Amino acid sequence: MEFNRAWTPTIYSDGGYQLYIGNSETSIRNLIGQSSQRAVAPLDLIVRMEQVGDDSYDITVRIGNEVPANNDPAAAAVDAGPTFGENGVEYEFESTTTDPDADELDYQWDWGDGRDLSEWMGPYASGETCTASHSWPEGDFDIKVRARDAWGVETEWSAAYSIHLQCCVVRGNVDDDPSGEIDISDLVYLVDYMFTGGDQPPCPDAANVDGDITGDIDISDLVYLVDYMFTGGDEPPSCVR
Ligand SMILES: [Ca+2]
Ligand SMILES: [Ca+2]
Ligand SMILES: [Ca+2]
Repeated sequence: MEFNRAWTPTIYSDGGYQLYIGNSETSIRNLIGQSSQRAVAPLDLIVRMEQVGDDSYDITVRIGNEVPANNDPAAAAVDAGPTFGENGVEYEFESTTTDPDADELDYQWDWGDGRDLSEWMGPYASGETCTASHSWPEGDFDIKVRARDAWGVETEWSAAYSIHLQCCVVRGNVDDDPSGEIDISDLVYLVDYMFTGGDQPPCPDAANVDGDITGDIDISDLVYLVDYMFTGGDEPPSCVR
């Protein structure tokens, strides 16, 4: 309220939408009554503040006019990665999801081994793939992933993606070299172990070349390996039973 030179009040009401000069009580009452009746746009407003220095902040404001200011990111899933592998080896997994507002996204992984969740990884553009890697001991594990948008809205955890880890990946790879090749080094390793007191094979099941159910490493395995390598014998049976 202001007073002009004639001491007549000038009244601004309803956020400045209404202006009245005068002092009629009825008019003023009407003015106040009208204030609550004006249609107000259904605005939705969100604010994000990030500290970027000792005393400076980035402030982002988003306003939705008749729509929500923010929408949840779409559900995330483990989209790619092995389901079988060797314990102790790092494997990569991928997840890609999108945000309806094209917000940047972070991803977090639950590796299913009872240890801590991964750090939040990101930011990634909406639709960009997050790749993460992990290794496990022997066993079966369920991997899950979730995403969150730049406003901190998280998706639910994804469905479980199962992986089985064991030391035997290529039977006959007696020396357990990472390439998984079966070659003369494996034969040397086996002979060494069986006859000259050499080290035990790192993965006994991989050295059980014939895949017999007892898991014994004996002369039959040596024969099987020699047969396979030099006389066109069968490939050692798969590690997956
Ligand atoms: Ca969003
Ligand atoms: Ca080998
Ligand atoms: Ca055997």
